[in-house]
Amino acid sequence: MSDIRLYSYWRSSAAYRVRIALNLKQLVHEIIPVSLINNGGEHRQSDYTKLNPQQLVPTLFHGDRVLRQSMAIIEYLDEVYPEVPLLLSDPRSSSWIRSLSQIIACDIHPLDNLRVLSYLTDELGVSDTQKSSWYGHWIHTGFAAIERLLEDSPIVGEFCAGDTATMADCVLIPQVYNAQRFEVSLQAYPNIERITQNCQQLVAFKQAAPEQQIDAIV
Ligand SMILES: N[C@@H](CCC(=O)N[C@@H](CS)C(=O)NCC(=O)O)C(=O)O
Repeated sequence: MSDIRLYSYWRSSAAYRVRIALNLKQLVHEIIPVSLINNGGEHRQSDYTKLNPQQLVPTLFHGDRVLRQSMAIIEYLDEVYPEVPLLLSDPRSSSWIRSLSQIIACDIHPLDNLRVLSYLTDELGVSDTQKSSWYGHWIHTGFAAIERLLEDSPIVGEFCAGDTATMADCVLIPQVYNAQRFEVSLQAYPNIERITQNCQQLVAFKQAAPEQQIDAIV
């Protein structure tokens, strides 16, 4: 049994980020599925709430250490397993990587999360059409900014920062997956599309894809 265990849901983009990071670093790990759908959501049940009081996936165990929040988990893995760096050592690059990552993790994803969408429809009576419009709006707002940044930055290469995948790619690809799942057009974002295609060539990204997960319902 591996000493790294990831509580994950196949369609969770936050868990997907960590799956990519684990694969890029070639760290053997066990996936423990937590359904966000079954029985009103296994993440809301008391056993899981003890591990993660926010009732969100992912949660990662490293031995007996329990870690929460995907970005903090990725940075932890990068510090503990520095081979295949995901942040790069010079401050300019690491700041760039964090800034792209945070546009998604702080400014796009929280607005489109399951519990936010459920609140919109179940509590505020928003229609499905309005919900889709909300969803697309926040992706476009964030992606338009990222596209401009990618266009102008000398740091960009085959990937978000140079020619190897970093944390920014771990965060970008799951958000692209969400956009595609909800039929948000990416046509206006050629750099995001190009980087996505490059990432999708790598085994680490292929194996982390939602459809490849043990709990996938396809
Ligand atoms: N900031 C958190 C976000 C985690 C998060 O929002 N996870 C989602 C799945 S992507 C979740 O568990 N949602 C459950 C819900 O909304 O009820 C992280 O990066 O780990």
